Amino acid sequence: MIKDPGRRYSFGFAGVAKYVARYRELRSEACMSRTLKRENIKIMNRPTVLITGSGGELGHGLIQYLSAEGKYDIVGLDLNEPANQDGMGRVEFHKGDIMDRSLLDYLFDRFNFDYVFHLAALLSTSSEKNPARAQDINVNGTFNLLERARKYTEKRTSPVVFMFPSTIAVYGLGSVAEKTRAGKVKEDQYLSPICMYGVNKHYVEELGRYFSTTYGMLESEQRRLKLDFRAVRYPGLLSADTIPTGGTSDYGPEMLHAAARGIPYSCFVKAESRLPFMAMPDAVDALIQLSRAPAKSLSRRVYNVGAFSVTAEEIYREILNYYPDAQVDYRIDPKRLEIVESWPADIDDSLARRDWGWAAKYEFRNAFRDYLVPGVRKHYGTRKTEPCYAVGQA
Ligand code: AKB
Repeated sequence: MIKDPGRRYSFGFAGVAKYVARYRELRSEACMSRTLKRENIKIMNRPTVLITGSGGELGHGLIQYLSAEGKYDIVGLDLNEPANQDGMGRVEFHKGDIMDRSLLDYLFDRFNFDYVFHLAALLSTSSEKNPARAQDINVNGTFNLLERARKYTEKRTSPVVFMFPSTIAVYGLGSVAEKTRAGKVKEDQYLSPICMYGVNKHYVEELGRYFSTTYGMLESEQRRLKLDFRAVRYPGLLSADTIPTGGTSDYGPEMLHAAARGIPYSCFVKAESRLPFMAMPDAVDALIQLSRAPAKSLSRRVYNVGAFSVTAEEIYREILNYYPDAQVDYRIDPKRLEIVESWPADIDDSLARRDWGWAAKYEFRNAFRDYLVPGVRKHYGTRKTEPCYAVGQA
């Protein structure tokens, strides 16, 4: 009986030969030497975590957190080696693509992952510029990973926990008036995204729910264990360490980093454009907390997580408190503005609060005072015009 016909058709004979050759290559010493810090990795008696997009801004924060805890063995996967490896003690990095199915098989065979934090993605502006690539990375690459995590779950005594960062981009509000009227948006409202990234992320939320519930429903033998997919919907993120690439909420972090470097910034949305934002340590906490929440306390698989809601001008005013010479002008990009205007002004995270005790530590003012400004000062110091860390897939 053909158990997996889709895979047969898509591979073909040449495809299978190529796959086997690639898999062998991955197992060879030549490939192993391309990994970094290999000597640090385990010895496989502790829980093991796979982090895709490990070189991106969220990956960077998550690795720092998990490394400091020292309870896990961590495997990072990204297209590029991380530019900044500060605080990334116990990590084995693999340079590679989530579209490379033989690489994923190799990693799952070798590590028996307990957790997958799938952070690799093409953000909203980049996705809009190249929807085909967005579909590949955000959807097809994610499907590859979900498939492996599902398959390995069946061999285990506990499900692989699959953590997925979703986004406010899954929402689509019809106009600024509707956005103002809507206020804090709940998980099941306004799910008509206008941008490719939002469409991709919303689809993957559904795909994750499917893999965790009805996958294989027509098979005669019922599957013993199902994957445990969980997602947080993030607002725009503000990091002191990294600048995101290719997002549409990027004007927030870009404004701060430009001020810290002493260079003027042209903001592509209106002064009064409003979005919810969150400081990076809270974003990392949200992922960690949800990954550890007992399954019985969860009433859903996808949760909003919020922190504060601010306009572009409010961000600029706050920056002026620390960098009085900071210069911002508004040069609107109508297309990127349209995306921001379709995203909610704020999100209702009461279900996350109720089910797994979510509460952001940083409000707007203390995010700048206690985390963002000290962080960027540390990075740039007096070397004001140096570029900050480059980031890979975020
Ligand atoms: C983006 O701007 O694409 C992301 C997001 C809001 O998910 N930061």
